[in-house]
Amino acid sequence: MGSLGTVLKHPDDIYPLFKLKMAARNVGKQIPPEPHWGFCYKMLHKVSRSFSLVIQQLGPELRNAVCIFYLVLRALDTVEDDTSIASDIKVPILKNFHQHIYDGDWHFSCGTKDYKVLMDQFHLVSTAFLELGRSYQEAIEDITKRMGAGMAKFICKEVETVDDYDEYCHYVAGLVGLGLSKLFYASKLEDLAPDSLSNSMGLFLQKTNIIRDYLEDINEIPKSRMFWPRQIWSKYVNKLEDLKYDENSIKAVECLNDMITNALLHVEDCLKYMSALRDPAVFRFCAIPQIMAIGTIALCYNNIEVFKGVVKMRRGLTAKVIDRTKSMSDVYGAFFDFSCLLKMKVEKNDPNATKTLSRIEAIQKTCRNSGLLNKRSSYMVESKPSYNSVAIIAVFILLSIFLAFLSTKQPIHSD
Ligand code: D61
Ligand code: MG
Repeated sequence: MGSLGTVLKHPDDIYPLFKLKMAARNVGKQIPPEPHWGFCYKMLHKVSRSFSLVIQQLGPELRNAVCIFYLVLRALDTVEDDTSIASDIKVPILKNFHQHIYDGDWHFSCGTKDYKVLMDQFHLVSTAFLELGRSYQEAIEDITKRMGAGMAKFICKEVETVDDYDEYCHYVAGLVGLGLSKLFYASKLEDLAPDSLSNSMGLFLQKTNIIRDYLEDINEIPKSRMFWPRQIWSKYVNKLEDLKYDENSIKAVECLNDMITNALLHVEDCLKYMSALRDPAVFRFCAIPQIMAIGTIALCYNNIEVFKGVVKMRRGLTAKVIDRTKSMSDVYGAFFDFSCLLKMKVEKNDPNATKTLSRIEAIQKTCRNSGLLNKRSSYMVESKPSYNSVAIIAVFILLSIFLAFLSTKQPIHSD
């Protein structure tokens, strides 16, 4: 949670943060009674706080399918990400993973912490998978098969060109988009989206992660993971790891901005995909991660901190996004605001400035042309509080006391 100083600087974060805390509490209370489903939802919450929250607000049938889809792919990704497994062991596991989900006896121990628990207890995920409707199972199986094969291909292959980069991101995230679109269609809540738009939804999220996680991936033990394409970084440095050294900070930031300019290519497809959704819960499920991604992109642009640590959106800002994302006008509003922030950060002497600015302009034009950019609260321009800071501090203290009171969880009646 943000420090007192952060919260005082952004007093309008307090209410959304409070609401988010309450929502998270409710999720915790609604764990299903059957042990395998209970395990799946507890695991989902542990391995992905952010996706867990948006998955939980879906209707029951689709929620179960998406929860299992998430856990199956997270398990597959745990195998891919475990750099201590030798390639000759890893490749067949990745390729056959889609068969293992039907086998309640199959298990492969790898990963650490919560991921290890997920792998060790994978039979509980299989049990839940076997209870899903056939059309959900087929979609999950198909995507797991294609993702496993794609991951296997990249175990022995580096991300050299921008095409390789798009191909890798297609396997690990674009396919999630395709699979989710199939699950929405199977639930009869949505029409089937075109594959290319579903793919872009995943690519934008994955590229944002790859950009933000540069340092974490390069410092991976025992072997660093490299997802930034050589075709881009080789314009700035001789080795990808050189970007993290202080003496290369100018080149590093130029390279980062180049990567961000590439990711911006997917935004218009994402807006198109989201504008076709009809079900409010499916809409929020899709839109919240996308707004977080454009927010993260705006934060990372021209920011040397990406090479020094973790750059993340303020928790209060995340809470605000979750609280305020209800319709397409909120999405256009957020994309417009974050692209304004991005535009302000572009420096004329950046080698890709013209390209970056023209992509930002195109995004802003789409937002304006929607005709939905109306009166809405902005994420970027901090609303000047009309009340004085004494009142803010008083409210904050009262809320803290209230939260402290709630979190003691003392039963009033002990019967
Ligand atoms: C709408 C809503 C959510 C969407 C979407 C459309 C389209 C695609 C995605 C979510 C997937 C976005 C993935 C972005 C985060 N990247 C990762 O988690 C990387 O792993 C990729 C392979 C496993 C994918 C598992 C997944 C993720 C999100 C889901 C989902 C399945 C199922 C349903 C809903 C969301 C990354 O993981 C490391 C880490 O961050 O822990 C990596 O290894 O690169
Ligand atoms: Mg991975």
